[in-house]
Amino acid sequence: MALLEDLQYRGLVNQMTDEEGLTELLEKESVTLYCGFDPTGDSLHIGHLLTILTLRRFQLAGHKPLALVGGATGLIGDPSGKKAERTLNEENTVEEFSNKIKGQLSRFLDFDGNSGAKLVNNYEWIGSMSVIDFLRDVGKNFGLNYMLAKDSVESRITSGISFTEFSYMILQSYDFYELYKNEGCKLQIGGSDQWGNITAGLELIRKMYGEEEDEKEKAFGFTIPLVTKADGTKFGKTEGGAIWLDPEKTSPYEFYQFLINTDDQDVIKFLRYFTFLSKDEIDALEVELQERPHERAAQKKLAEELTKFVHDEKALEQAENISSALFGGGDLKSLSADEVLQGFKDVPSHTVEEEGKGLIDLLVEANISPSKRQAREDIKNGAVYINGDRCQEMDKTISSDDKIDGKFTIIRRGKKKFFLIRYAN
Ligand code: 485
Repeated sequence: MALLEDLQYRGLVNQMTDEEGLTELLEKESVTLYCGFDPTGDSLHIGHLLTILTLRRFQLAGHKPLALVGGATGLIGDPSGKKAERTLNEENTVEEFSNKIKGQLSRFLDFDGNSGAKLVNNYEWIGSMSVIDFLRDVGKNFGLNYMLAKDSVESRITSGISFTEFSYMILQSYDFYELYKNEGCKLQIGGSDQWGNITAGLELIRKMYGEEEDEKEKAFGFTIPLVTKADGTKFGKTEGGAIWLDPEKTSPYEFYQFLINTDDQDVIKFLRYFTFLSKDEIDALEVELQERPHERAAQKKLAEELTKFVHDEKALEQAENISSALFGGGDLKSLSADEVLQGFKDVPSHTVEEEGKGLIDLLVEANISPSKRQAREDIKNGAVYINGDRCQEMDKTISSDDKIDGKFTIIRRGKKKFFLIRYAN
């Protein structure tokens, strides 16, 4: 399947300028394309993933992706899709964020070979530009009416927009021009909210090059859709907040669980969006979903593929181990210390000085049972589990045999209340 055809099949095409021209170009040559990411936080999130994967699809089809980190634009703030003015971050914060984002992007693209990716930072050409050059050489190409008519500005006229954010589109346009001129970049992609900025860049290239930008050198824009869910809630958010790509912020296990919990109504669409599985493989999973929805084969595949892509094979294996120990009748005792930490990150934990403590004392001390009397009741009623095994021994003491991977003991009271016991030494 040709690239654009595949992107259409996957539902990844929102808008593009000159479909015919772009189809022809992509068939004819290895096209350099770019997508920008502003360092507004210390990590990319799952919302960014679709664009990253789309860059990767272009790359796999033989094209060359440039991933741009907005070291300069991150200091200004894109009003696109934002209802209110952003607060500015400190320069050193933005620089710190830039480095983190750069590190993440570098893991998702292939930097070797003919269509090897390249990372660029627009601070390199915007950071040193003088205000006079900016206004004379770049600003002169933007009519006020044109700028006011852009969605990102128009939607903010009544609620308010600073000159700073108003000017953002000029900077992003200048990036496209810069990359067109110096890297031969002929295509910019982004999410649907970026359409205005991308087309403004095309406009700038046209003006700067005038007659010289003939048909052969024409540049293009392409946007992918916003990820939506059938139930209307926002994609990528959980009670615990956003799903980050940084494993320190969202553990691979949490990431895996987020995907495993995808609704039946969304999962096929997400397989098309987020995986490199072929149409046949996805069709087979769709049949599977209709015939045996309780098996959740489609969800498992989605979680597997994406956890592998964003993290790695080992992280996937850990996420699967934790999931099966917690929900699939697996054995908690077989988990590694690292897996216990990921799986029990959000449960109450209690540190004891030494092993050899009586269970009743421990239950009270760790706030698992409210009193000794209740602790005895709980044990007698079979409501207390140590590392998954019911314990009805009144005079039980916790020994090294009760430690998982030599480090933790997991106590459960009742059906779902988990507690993590740590040891000070
Ligand atoms: O030359 C450029 C400089 C900066 C940018 C793009 C080109 C960043 C862009 N203005 C932006 O704000 N992007 C968002 C971000 O960085 O978080 C998101 C978009 C989303 C998708 C994603 O980046 O909101 O649609 O494009 C990759």
